[in-house]
Amino acid sequence: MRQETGTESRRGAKRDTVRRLSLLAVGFGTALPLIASAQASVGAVAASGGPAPGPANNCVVDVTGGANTPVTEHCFSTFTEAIRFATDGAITDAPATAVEGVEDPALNALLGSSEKATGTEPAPAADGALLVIGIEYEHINYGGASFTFRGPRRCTSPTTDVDYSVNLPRIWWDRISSFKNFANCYTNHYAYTNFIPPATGYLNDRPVMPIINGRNFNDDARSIRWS
Ligand SMILES: [Ca+2]
Ligand SMILES: [Ca+2]
Repeated sequence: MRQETGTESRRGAKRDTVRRLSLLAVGFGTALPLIASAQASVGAVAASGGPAPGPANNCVVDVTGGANTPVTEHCFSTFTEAIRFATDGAITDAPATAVEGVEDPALNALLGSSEKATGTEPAPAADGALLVIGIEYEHINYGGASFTFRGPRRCTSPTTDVDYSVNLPRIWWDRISSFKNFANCYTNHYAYTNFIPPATGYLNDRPVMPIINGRNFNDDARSIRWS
């Protein structure tokens, strides 16, 4: 009993110390951006489907054929800037947030349909321009932060091959809640890095990640393939 009381006392002292250190930390100017950043992250999670607050929430990654690791991201504070970068300046007026972009007919017309061609093989991208092949979203219904991938050519129609594949950077692990396809690609999400299953299989656009064999793939992807 005496020992328990002593332990409780030490715990109490530790809590007090932590509290004092926390208060001290608040006093340092350098701690404030960290706290603001943490609050912005919480806000982004809470505001499902709404604009993604905070800096650099809209990233673009270029992939080449086959496996891609590690990836180099280019991140922007608005979806407008991300799409301007992703299209090499061809689209300069995309909406500020990814969720608005989904409902923008002009943007969708320029990026191309999510529908997959059947039968004939699609033509490769003209003049070496990079194409948007898919956009991953933090929230359901294409909301929150966005992660745009682009590659040098359209996906081939059969999904028995792998046109592109990428291990997600750690900040995007277990975060994807919806996705869209472009450039004749379908997307396959894997629960683990290095394309270790379980996986969704190649799918067209999903405003909500599927439940497959009892596993809910919401916030459950760490690597992706396109075909
Ligand atoms: Ca999510
Ligand atoms: Ca293919």
